[in-house]
Amino acid sequence: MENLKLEELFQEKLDREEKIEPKDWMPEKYRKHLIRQVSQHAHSEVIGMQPEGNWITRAPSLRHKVVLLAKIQDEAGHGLYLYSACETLGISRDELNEQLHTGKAKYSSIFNYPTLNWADIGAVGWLVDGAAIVNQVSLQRTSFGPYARGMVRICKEESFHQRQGYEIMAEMAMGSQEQKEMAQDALNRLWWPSLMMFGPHDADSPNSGNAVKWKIKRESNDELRQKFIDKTVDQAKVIGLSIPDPDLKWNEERGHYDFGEINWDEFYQVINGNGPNNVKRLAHHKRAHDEGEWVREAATAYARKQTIKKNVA
Ligand code: FAQ
Repeated sequence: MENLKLEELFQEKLDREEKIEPKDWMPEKYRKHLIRQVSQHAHSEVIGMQPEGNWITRAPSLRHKVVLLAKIQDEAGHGLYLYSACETLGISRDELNEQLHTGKAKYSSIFNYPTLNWADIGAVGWLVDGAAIVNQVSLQRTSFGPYARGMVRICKEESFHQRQGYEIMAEMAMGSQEQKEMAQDALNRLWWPSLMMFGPHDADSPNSGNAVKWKIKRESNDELRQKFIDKTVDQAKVIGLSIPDPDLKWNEERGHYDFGEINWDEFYQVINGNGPNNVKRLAHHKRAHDEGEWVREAATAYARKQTIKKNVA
């Protein structure tokens, strides 16, 4: 069949809300778009372990340590589901890592900011996982089957992550004056970078046109950002913290909060490699990848041995 006809049938399938599966015909641009997004999502989960891993040994109690450890392990699992979903599109894990290490593939801007103290761990769980859930709930309805199904499980785990972060913030906000100040300071530093996680405004988002047409994106960058703000402002009020935005105001007519402008210069600096911790994050990932070479070799050798045994039997 001609490509044009195949594309028509593909679009009709999407319009009927049917999922696209790895062996189905798909336009090359759809495949590439998904490889870009799903792999960047996977890289974000894995690189996102770094700012939190930094605090495992300094968690203030055994309970906090166990909870943080479990959360970080979940993030590794999310990375693995997503890499697997991505591999069904015909790209290998080695190629994906290569794209990350050479800077061809991005990962979420937020993980280029440092976690300076324990309150930051609370803010990461509350705000970063909170923002991730808003996006990922929407992606449960994305058109590519393996990605949509991966999101269902990931969302369940993310809601535990968001709550563990909010619990830390609530504990600190209701603690001593110094602890409250630390919680407010973490919110002040991480609020705006969290809003940047949703990407540029819709009008400045080059990938959104195709993403919406192909039902990869079910809600736009701006719609999701607004949802996150509306939810989070009230959570901040409950624990007595204030959102660091003088323009934040409930708009009765819109039924949403109005908010100030994001610093887009900062956003583009960070996604282009010039954020506070970009160099450190990538260097750490490369080092861990190199040090894990022997594990990959051993696993491949074991798998080969099992196949030979099976063939001989
Ligand atoms: N950071 O045209 P758009 C988590 C790039 S998971 C870096 O709007 P698109 C869990 C974008 O890639 C967090 N780059 O792009 C966790 C594109 O560049 P490219 C990750 C960004 O794809 C918590 C260019 O700007 N979640 O946190 C960012 O339509 C705690 C133009 O932008 C996902 O990845 C950014 N914030 O929309 C883990 C969700 N924003 O690729 C550990 C899935 C934009 O052409 C600890 N991804 N860019 O070179 C998505 O929903 C979308 O890809 C967006 C961007 C919304 C992120």
